[in-house]
Amino acid sequence: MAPRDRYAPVDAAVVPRFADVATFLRTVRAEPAADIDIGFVGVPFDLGLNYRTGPREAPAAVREASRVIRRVHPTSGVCPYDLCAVADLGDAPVNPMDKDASLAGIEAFFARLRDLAIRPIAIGGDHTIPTPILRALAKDRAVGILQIDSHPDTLDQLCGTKVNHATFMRRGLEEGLIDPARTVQIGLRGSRFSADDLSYGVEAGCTVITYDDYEAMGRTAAIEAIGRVLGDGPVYVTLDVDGIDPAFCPGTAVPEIGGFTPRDVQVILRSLAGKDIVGADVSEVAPCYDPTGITALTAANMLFELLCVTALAVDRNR
Ligand SMILES: [Mn+2]
Repeated sequence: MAPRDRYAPVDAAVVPRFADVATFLRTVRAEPAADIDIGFVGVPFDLGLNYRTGPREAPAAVREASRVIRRVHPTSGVCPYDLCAVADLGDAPVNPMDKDASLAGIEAFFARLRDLAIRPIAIGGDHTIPTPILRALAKDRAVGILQIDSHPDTLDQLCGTKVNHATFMRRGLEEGLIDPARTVQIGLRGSRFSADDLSYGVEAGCTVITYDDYEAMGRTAAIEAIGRVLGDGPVYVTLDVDGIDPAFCPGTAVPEIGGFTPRDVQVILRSLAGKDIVGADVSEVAPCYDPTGITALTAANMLFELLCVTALAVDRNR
């Protein structure tokens, strides 16, 4: 049996979607193995937040919310499970009493996936998690980044700490994990700590598209810019759910009004078909502030968008 069949997800037309134990998009729960192409990983870490906590509960909530998602993409017609083997690899190890031990455990987990050539799609966790993920994934070569976010995450430090949810872009650029020439930060908005919060990314050579810029240029032009900047090299996609307007995603650690609709983000992610997506995450979902569950549902749908474009990359590289 081909790996993609061995790891085929539950078919919602056969097993009702409310039944059985929840996994990401109803994929098989498996240990990391060399015959898996794409692995979903929960990263229930939220010790990097300086406002309100809660994303530690996101992997469990998004697994539940993802029950609704079927197998075939509505626009592209892609069935990722026909293209490659996809599994739910469980959660990276964390210690809720020890930030540094958690970061080390997360990095080690993703290093194992890198060594097995599994492309990870992570669900945070707060937006600290790209730091340990990129330290594993981009150790040998820098990656381009598409960051959809309301905040630039380029602070040098917060409350005297260097690794937290407001610093991952700066650490990644400093550590040579991120190629600024192939990096786009989009959706930035909201009140700032200081007047020059956005300038680090600009000065480092990243393409910065604030939400004001996005509105002025329009979605088609923004997508064209993203495609041009990301180019043909390896790309890591990081979606901070606070990039989406809190009217749609209220369950997040630091809500910022005046942002993307879920539709905007779906269309942007779909435009990544043809890119060499080597990994991705959806972060900052905090289910405790959203009794409706729409934030987790939106995150689950974004995981499916990311899965489809990553499966195309796997298939093309075979
Ligand atoms: Mn962020």
